[in-house]
Amino acid sequence: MSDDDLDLSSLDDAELVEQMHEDLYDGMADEIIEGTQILLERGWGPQRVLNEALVEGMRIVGVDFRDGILFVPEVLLSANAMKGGMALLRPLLAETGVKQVGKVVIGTVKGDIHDIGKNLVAMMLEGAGFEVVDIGINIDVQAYLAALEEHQPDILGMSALLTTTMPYMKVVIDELTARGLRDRYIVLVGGAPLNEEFGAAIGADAYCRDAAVAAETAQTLIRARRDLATAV
Ligand code: B1M
Repeated sequence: MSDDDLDLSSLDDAELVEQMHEDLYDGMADEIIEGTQILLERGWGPQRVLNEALVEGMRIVGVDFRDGILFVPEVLLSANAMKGGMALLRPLLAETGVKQVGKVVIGTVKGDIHDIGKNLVAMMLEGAGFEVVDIGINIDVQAYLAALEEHQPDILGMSALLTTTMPYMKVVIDELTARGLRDRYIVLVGGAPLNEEFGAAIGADAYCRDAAVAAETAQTLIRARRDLATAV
């Protein structure tokens, strides 16, 4: 049977998730949207669909990209398919009814165009009650500063997926320090090549391993900052 003939709704949950991994690999956006919809209709929570069907599928794509089996054009199609599924999940992840807890400016650093992880973090932050201003990809220090000035957030979030672009986070933090602005913001960083040690070394307030950790960390640090402000 060709993929065109396959009735996704006839598959059981495990088969459907496996099929979605294949469809993500093949960059089939319509099928990913349909699969996402079916899992939601079957009562799966948006977080579970995200983790088990989409993020896991993208992990498999990443392995073959690293090993030279998949190339940029193919991975772009996979990314596009992933975004199709994420668009369906976005309102559901954001719909927690939590009242506004703070404001975040987030962007992917200069030289880096990866945005799926950043977009997920933005969604989870929205779900946790933050107002999120996503300033996009390939953001240089001037653009970060301009966005901070314009939006006056509580938190600055930076994403980097390349070992060659992650040092740019330090450029941004150093510039904030040089301008006497560093203490105004909680700075959170994340992205696959980073780790706790790197986050500490560049002077970030925290490294966030994934989107859920980013949302938790943002809530914890903003609460701590407000408690401190009321105690003074
Ligand atoms: Co790129 N790429 N890519 N790529 N790509 C990686 C990152 C790579 C690891 C692939 C590999 O070799 N296995 C490798 C980097 C190697 C390295 O530096 N160590 C790589 C490379 C080399 C490249 C190019 C240089 C390839 C080339 O041109 N030869 C090129 C660079 C382009 C550029 O940026 N200048 C390139 C291009 C691309 C595409 C355009 C094709 C596409 C991006 C499309 C898009 O984003 N719109 C792409 C993709 C899709 C990937 C992989 C396969 C998947 C990334 C992804 O979306 N993951 C990736 C392999 C991999 O990571 N396994 C790879 C899913 C996402 C949910 O996870 O982004 O890690 P992640 O985000 C997580 C956490 O990291 C964290 O939370 C997120 C959600 O849980 N997080 C944050 C992320 N940002 C955060 C910010 C925070 C907090 C947490 O702030 C508070």
